[in-house]
Amino acid sequence: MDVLIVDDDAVTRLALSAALEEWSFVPILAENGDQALKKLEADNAPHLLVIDWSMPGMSGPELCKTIRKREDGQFFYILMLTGKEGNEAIIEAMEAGADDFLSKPFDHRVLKVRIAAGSRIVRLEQTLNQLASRDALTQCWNRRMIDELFTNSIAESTRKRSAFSIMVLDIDHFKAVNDTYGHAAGDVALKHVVNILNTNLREYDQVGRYGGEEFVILLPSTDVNEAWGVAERVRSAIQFQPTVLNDDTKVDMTVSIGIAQFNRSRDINQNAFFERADKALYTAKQSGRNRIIC
Ligand code: GH3
Ligand code: MG
Ligand code: MG
Ligand code: MG
Repeated sequence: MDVLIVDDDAVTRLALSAALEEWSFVPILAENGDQALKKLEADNAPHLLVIDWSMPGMSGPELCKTIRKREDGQFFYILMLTGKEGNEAIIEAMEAGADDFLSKPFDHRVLKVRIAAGSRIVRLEQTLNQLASRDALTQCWNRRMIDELFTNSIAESTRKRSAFSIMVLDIDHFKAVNDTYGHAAGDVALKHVVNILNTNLREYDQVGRYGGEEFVILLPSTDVNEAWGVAERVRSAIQFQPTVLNDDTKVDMTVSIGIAQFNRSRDINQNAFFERADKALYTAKQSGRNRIIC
């Protein structure tokens, strides 16, 4: 687990890095509050922080307050490690948002157990996030999360004036897969479809399970022609790569896909945009399945 060390004193940074490495953590270093805030912007930002109090520029408590004001709901565990001591300092640090407080010079064994306590909370928070945002069967985004990402993608496309397309994908006659091979095999087939999606999409495309065997795929910076190309790649990959249950049993499947490109003047809201892709999916089903309609 990564740990962000924020301290203006190079010797302290070095000593803390060495200790954290010894305890199998990965130290990330910042010399002041601004550098720390930049490190927290990264996609895989550290969530366990050891922060000094007195630093040029932003103080430790000010940094805590700034981190707690973030609106993205991310949780950071903050241990304030400071030359200050006594109840007043503890109260001020924890009122500013610190989760724990330790005075310098510190006992290495005490720091070790405090960091261990913090990492337990960070891990718990990661588990909760995972449960709240991922589909338990396929590990793609769940409906709540894909809806949130959908909203963000529309905002981003509006802000950057960039193209944005979506795909709504539904497995054809999936009920027959369950009826023929059993529900457990159906589950394996669903995971297989998500694997195919993940291998055929770009890193910044997002896959969400919208219902039983229906998926929504967000394609940022993609116009409808490019979306068609992606959809065709996915459609044929699913048709020609059956789910292998065992040596003698392969489950053939096809999918129908509706696609739409976001149109700022035509789509009055997210729902209207989604409806266009969903209607296209309906048309794909009506006109024989195993096809793409936009
Ligand atoms: P269509 O081509 O019109 O989409 O037909 P379909 O059979 O795929 O559609 P229908 O909506 O009639 O059936 C969907 C099936 O998906 C029924 C349901 O049992 C199955 N299903 C939904 N969620 C799961 C799941 O988590 N696991 C399994 N194994 N099956 C599921
Ligand atoms: Mg200092
Ligand atoms: Mg279906
Ligand atoms: Mg369906």
